Amino acid sequence: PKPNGDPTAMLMKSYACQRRTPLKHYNSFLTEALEILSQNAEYNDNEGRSVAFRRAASVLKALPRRVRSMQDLRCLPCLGDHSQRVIKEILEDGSSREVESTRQSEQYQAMKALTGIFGVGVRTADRWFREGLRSPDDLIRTGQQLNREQQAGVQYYDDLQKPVTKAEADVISDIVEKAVHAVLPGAEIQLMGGFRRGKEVGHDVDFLITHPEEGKEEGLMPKITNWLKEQGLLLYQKTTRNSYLEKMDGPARASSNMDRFERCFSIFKLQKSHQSEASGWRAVRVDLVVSPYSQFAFATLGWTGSKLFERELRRWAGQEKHMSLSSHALYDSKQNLYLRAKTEEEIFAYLGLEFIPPSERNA
Ligand code: DCP
Ligand code: MG
Repeated sequence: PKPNGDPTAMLMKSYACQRRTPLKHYNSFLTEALEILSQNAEYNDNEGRSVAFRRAASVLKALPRRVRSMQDLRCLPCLGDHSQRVIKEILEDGSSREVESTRQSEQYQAMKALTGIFGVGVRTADRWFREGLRSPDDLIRTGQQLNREQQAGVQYYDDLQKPVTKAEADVISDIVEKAVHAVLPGAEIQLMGGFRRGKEVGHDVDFLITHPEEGKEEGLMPKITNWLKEQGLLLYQKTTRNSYLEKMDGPARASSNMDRFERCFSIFKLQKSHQSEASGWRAVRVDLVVSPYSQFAFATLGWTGSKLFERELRRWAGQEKHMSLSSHALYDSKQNLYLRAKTEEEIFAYLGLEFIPPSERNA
């Protein structure tokens, strides 16, 4: 019982990494609307605006009950004027005109369809949109130049649009485990991303691979992909090599969200369990990442997400602690040194944060 009788408002912290955000919450009717505006801002290359809407949505996800009036929002952080206007309209009229017109707009729909293609980012999609293209079919029809990744993206578009279930992720986990252990016994494999946070569906399946003996993980990825190829399990793969060097990339680059691990972007050919289905397999996006053992805790934290949670962790580290956090390391600018960690718990402790388990990082 706080003085103003509203304990939740008093307790809401302003960084998402200071809060527990469960997967299921009470305010999807508001957060979905704010996230459409966030997405649209991203399509228009307005990162600041996009993050502001996403932070506002995230605060509502952490509330222990449904928002019923503007009074419920008193003292909550991260809710700017624009977000408040949108929320007010939804509470009063059931929907927001701005959100609905965005949702229906030709640009929003085309950008969603085009960036939904594996290998297509906002910049490429925007260029195509301005050339009058609206969908993957338009790309094929007009014979657009596509790179190898985008060709696979268009080829498997329908399958890759379908959500991947936890059951399918588990089948893929078994396959990846078999592949990794065939080429490097003793290696450790961990399911990452949305599935580690408890999601029941995802847009892809993410894995982190390491070996307790530092150095054994070097050159591992090509061995894994070759094994998978031989088994006929890969429809597409592109491996980028590990380019992380502590001396060069450390403090200067640590705030960047792009990590430099050996990484494989792939499309798996997954056999369907029910043979009665029209085709016997489907395409599934799978990301494999190999980390040296000494960086495994940082990689685990960096690859669990959510994207906003990661962003907020890095912002907290920089602004509040004068540290740089990446998926490789934590650098303390005051002491001029790297802080070593074997577990995620140790990293939260260095950052002066209460440990938040993966299932509550759904910011
Ligand atoms: N990640 C990140 N920044 C990026 C890319 C990835 O912080 N630019 C981290 C956070 C993500 C994780 O990697 O949670 C996996 O990325 P995904 O895009 O696969 O996101 P999720 O697994 O969280 O969601 P989905 O269910 O859509 O796959
Ligand atoms: Mg994922």
